[in-house]
Amino acid sequence: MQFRDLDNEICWLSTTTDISVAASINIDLVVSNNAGNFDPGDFISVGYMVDGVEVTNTFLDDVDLDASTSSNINITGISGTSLVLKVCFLNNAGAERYYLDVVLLQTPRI
Ligand SMILES: [Ca+2]
Ligand SMILES: [Ca+2]
Repeated sequence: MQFRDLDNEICWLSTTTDISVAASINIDLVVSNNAGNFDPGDFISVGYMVDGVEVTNTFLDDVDLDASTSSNINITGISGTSLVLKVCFLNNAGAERYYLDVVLLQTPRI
């Protein structure tokens, strides 16, 4: 998915996943950008909601985005009943592009 010239915060929400049968869940995803000279206020925020409680795992501000064009986010040890991924984006120019490339939920191997 590509996110370009949003002007307001836009959040991608996954469908709700029942994780009650899993001992724990890991999330892997990749967010990237086109190194478009980001400005204060531009961000990508990666988090999730377990049983309705929201957690922000990673917040990438303009300095972070300028420093690296791709971030692998690995979140481990989630447990609960329902899981929704929530990834939010804000940029405001046509030259600024974000991408959400890979989303993987898995139970760790024993
Ligand atoms: Ca900007
Ligand atoms: Ca704009």
